[in-house]
Amino acid sequence: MIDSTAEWTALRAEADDQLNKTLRQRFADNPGRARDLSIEVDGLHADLSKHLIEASTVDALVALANAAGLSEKIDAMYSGEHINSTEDRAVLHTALRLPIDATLVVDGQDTVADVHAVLEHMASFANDVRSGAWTGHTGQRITTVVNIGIGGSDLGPFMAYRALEAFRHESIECRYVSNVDGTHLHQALTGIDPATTLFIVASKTFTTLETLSNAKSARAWLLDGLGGDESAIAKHFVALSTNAEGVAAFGIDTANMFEFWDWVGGRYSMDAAIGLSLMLAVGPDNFMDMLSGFHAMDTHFRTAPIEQNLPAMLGLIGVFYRNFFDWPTHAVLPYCQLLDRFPAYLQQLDMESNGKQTTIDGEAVSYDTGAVVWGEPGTNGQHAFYQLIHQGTTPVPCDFIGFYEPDFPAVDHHDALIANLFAQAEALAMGKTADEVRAEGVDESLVSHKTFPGNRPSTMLMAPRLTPFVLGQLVSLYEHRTFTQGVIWGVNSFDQWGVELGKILAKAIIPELESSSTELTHDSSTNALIERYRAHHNR
Ligand code: G6Q
Repeated sequence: MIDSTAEWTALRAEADDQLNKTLRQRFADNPGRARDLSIEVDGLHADLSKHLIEASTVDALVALANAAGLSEKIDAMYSGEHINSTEDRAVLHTALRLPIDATLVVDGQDTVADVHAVLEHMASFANDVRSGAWTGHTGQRITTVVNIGIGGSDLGPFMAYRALEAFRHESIECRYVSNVDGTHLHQALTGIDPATTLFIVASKTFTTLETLSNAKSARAWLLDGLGGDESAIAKHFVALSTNAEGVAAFGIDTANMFEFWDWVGGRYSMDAAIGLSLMLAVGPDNFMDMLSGFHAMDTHFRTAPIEQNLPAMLGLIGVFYRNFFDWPTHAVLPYCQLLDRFPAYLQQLDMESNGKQTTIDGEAVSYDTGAVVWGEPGTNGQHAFYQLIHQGTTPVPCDFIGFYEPDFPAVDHHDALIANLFAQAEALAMGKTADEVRAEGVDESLVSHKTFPGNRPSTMLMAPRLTPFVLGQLVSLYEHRTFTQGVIWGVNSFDQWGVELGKILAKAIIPELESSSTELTHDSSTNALIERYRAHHNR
C-alpha cells in the first residue's frame, strides 16, 4: 500500500519541516515566491504560493505521484481501459469533450463518432426548442424546462445552469427537481403552464426511485393540465439515459431519448446528454465552448509534467494536508454568486469518488482518504463560517475562485468583491500576531481574542470571466484533482457502493410505513420510529 513506500515516509519528514515554517517567513525569504509557485493554464491562473510547500515539497509530492503510477493511470483512463474494475467499465468522460476530428476506439466502438452524434441530436433539438420550431401539444412554444433527476443527473446541470446565467436564452427558464420530497416538485410546478413546459427525465439507469416518482407525478400533472390526451407526452417529455427499455416502458418515445454510455459515471456526466437542459438554456455554441474548456484542461492534465500540472498538484497538495497534517476538510469558496452551487457539485464529485475505505484491490486502507468538501460563495461565507477558518483549532485548506470581470456589469461592485477575496487569502496566510494587536492599543484582555494564527493555506484561482470555456476548465480541473487523489490512495474513484445499502433499506420500509399488517423486524429504534409514523397516520 502507498503508505509503506519510501516516498510516503519522506513526506512525513517533509510535513514536519513545512509545518514549522510560517508563510510570512516563506514570503520574506523569497520575494519571487508567488511567481515561482503559480501555474497558468489557458488563461486560468493558479497561485499556489500560499501553501505550506517549498520546492522540496513539490519534489516529494511528484515522487509520491510517480510511486503511485499517476502518469500511467492517466494514460489508462484516457485510452479506455476498464479502470472502474468493480463495475468492469472504462472511465471516459474525457472522450465526451474530444473534438470531432479525434479518434478513440474503445471496446470496438468509435466513441468520438458516438459522442458527436448525440451532441448533434441535442443541438438540433435545442435549436428547435429555442427558436420555437418545437412546440408543445397545444402549439405554444416552450418557455419552462423542468429537469427531473438526482445526484449526478441533477447537480452538474443545475450548477452549470446557474453559473452560466449571463449566457442564457431570455425566454427559457430551467427548473431542477431532485428530491423525492413532493414539495420539491410542487415548488417547481408552481406558477408554470403545462402547455409551455418541457420535462427532461434525466436518469442514467432509469430505475432511480426519486426520479421515477417525480417523473410519474409530473406526467400526471401534465396530462391533467392538458385534458388527459396521452399524445401530449411526446411533445412534453424527453429522456436522458443509457436505458432505452426503461425509457420506453415509462412511455417516452425513444426518438426523444438522448443517450449516453456506461463509461460515463453519473457525477461525470454534465457534459454528456445529462447537460441537455443547460444546452437548451445557453445554446449549442456555448455548450460546445464549455466542452472546449474541458478539453483544454484534459489536454493539460494528460501532457503537463506533474510539477506543472495543475489538477495533479492540487490533488497532491490535498493529500499532503489530509494525510500528513491530518486536516479532514477542504473548503471551496467562489467569489462569484453564480457559482453558488459549485461547492455542492464538488461535494458529490469528490466525496462520492474518494470517500472509500477499501483499495481497488479490496484491502482495507491504512490511511485516511477523501476530505469533507464544503463551501459557499464569498462574501456571504465571511459573515458566517469564516470565523472557524481563521481562528478555529483545525486549519481548513481553502480554494478561492475569482474573476477579473463581473458577470452582470449593470451593478458593478466588483472591486469590493475582489478586494474581499484577496484580503481573506492574505489574512489566512499572514495572520496577525499578538504584538501587532498590542501595537494597535488593544486592551491586554482582548489581545488573544484578536490574534490570528495565520499560516492557513489556500489556492487562488483567477480567470478573466466566468464564460462557458472557463466553467469547463474548472470542472475538468476538479475532476482530475479527484482522480489524482484516488490514484494516490489506490481507491476506485468511479464506483459508489456506499450509497446502495440505504436505498435497499428504504425500499423495504416503504410498504412497512403504508400498512400496519407487516411485522417489523428492524432494531428497536427503527421499529419504534416506523410505529410512531404509522400511529400518526392512524395506520
Ligand atoms: C453518481 C452517482 C449518483 C447517480 C444518481 C442518479 O455518480 O452514481 O449520484 O447519478 O443516483 O442515478 P440515475 O442517473 O441512474 O438516476
